[in-house]
Amino acid sequence: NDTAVPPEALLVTVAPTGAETTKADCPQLPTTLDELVTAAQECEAAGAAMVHVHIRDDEHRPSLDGRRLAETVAALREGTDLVVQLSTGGSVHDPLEQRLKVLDAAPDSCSLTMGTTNFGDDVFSNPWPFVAELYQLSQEREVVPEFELFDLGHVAALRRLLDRHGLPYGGRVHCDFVMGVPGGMPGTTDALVAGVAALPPEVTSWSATGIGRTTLPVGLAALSKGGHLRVGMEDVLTLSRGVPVERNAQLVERAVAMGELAQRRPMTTAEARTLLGVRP
Ligand code: KMH
Ligand code: ZN
Repeated sequence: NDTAVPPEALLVTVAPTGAETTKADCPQLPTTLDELVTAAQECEAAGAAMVHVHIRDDEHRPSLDGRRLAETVAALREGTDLVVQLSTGGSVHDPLEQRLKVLDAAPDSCSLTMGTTNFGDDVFSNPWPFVAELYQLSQEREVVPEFELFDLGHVAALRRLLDRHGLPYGGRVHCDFVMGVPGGMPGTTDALVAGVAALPPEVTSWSATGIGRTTLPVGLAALSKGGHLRVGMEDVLTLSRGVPVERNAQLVERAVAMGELAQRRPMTTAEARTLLGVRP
């Protein structure tokens, strides 16, 4: 219910790996299961309450292998109390069919991107029928979607989806503005304000993340608008110009410190479950 999570509680989601950065370019990126669980544990200790997961194969390439996804969910549940969110976005090369199968791994939550977007030189494909099918599957499987909004049009698409297909499993509506992707909305305060103003009334919570150098302006803008934060090496690889991130927990620690300045304290994992409406 709405009173169970106080407004000062700040959800920090960590996205530790992503699908875009190679292990060769960034050896400190957690790509093996052991590295992922260790990173998740460090991030939980630093104040994260949810982990947004992309997995890799033995060659550190992005993977949506079903068995590996299920093992990853099990290992994260065993090693942490974090809310486990699997990416259904995968990499820009993953077929839609395989992205639907991610839900077979029965995570607490899944990402659900609300429309196609140019993504650097590539296209991140999310046609409407796919979005609607993935959404209905999440309702059937009792997996809580996090609606990923890369553009203002995605906010309008979220309104359309909720009008046509009702509320998510759990009855809460959580979305995440992913800003500063080349091809999506810019990582600016103005864009965030426009996005928040356009959110449908069913939305119960939102976070924001800014890619690359937009991470700090977007994080600060999100805090000043009363939102939550996503951080992690999926989204940014430097702490400041020329200073590489060595561990995801550094980004979580910084997010927690920013939250404290705004008189927000990190949300517990139990509070995050209530906020998001995930299965107990
Ligand atoms: N890797 C991007 C193409 C998600 O995780 O749902 C998509 C992405 C969004 O990262
Ligand atoms: Zn992702």
